[in-house]
Amino acid sequence: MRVWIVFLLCLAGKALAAPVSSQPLLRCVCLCSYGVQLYNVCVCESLIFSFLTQELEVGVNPVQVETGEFDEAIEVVEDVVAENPCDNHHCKKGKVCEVDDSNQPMCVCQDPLNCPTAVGEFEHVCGTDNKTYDSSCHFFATKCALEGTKKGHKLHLDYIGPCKFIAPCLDNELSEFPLRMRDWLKNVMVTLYERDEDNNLLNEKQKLRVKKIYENEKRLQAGDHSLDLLALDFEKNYNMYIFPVHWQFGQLDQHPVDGFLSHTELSPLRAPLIPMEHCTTSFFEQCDADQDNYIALEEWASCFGIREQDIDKDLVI
Ligand SMILES: *[C@@H]1O[C@H](CO)[C@@H](O)[C@H](O)[C@H]1NC(C)=O
Ligand SMILES: [Ca+2]
Ligand SMILES: [Ca+2]
Repeated sequence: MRVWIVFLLCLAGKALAAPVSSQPLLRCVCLCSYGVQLYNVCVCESLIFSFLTQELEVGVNPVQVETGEFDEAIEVVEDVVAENPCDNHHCKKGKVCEVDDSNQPMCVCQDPLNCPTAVGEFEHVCGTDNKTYDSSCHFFATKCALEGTKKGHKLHLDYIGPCKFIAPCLDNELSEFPLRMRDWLKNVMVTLYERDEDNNLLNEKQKLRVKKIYENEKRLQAGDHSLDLLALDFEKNYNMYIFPVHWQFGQLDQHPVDGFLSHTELSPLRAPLIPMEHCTTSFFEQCDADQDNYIALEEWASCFGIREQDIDKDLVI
């Protein structure tokens, strides 16, 4: 049970050389056929290997594939008669199946020592305890052992890569974040639309909506834009941003689909971003306006400047 996520550094080395705080989020080209530009890193579906077909089937959109990677919550139990009761018994991350005295399968915490050895630094993850774990397997096994304790409840996978110093986010930087993120989301949608030959990245309804954005000649093309231009474009072409913001929410709100994002659900977006964008944590904290640890659709949309009257649950599906 092992998923490797490889981040393919983008062609534009310039972005990586620049200090993190001044990096525009999108200025690179993916080298792989079904990758999505994630800020200055390219996340490629073709580079996400999984030994769990279940996870591969989730979709070719890396954002979705990664959802499987960070799932703490799902435990699928199938009643299929099999020779080994564990064959069709899936356990959530951090657990493995064992057969008890009466030949019943049960999920028990995995011993971190049984996790595959991490191949490189890119497999390391940083927990919210600011401790570096060799791999996400090691992390979830450790978290499992703490199940039921307050410490275990508070421990989450924070980001991909070894723990490092993350500079505090200044107020002016925090206000730039949604500008760039919104633009990025819109570009991700357009990219998915352009590459959707097999019709499995977007459904028909979504396609129709993105088509409108794609064909609008007033659309700001993906590129290295100043914050002023991004702000101006948001004002002028506000309508183009409504759907991408809703779409991303729907991508993340999967376990369960309830109109709220838990820390776990937000992970696929947060985890690769935090090491590169030091305002990520502050942004999502601030987004949870009522501080109940869940980001509701209304909170999410308003973080991205979507007006209350334009928030529409139907757009998420
Ligand atoms: C987390 O750990 C890193 C590396 O060990 C360290 O540089 C950083 O200051 C720590 N951050 C916090 C908030 O303690
Ligand atoms: Ca949810
Ligand atoms: Ca909330």
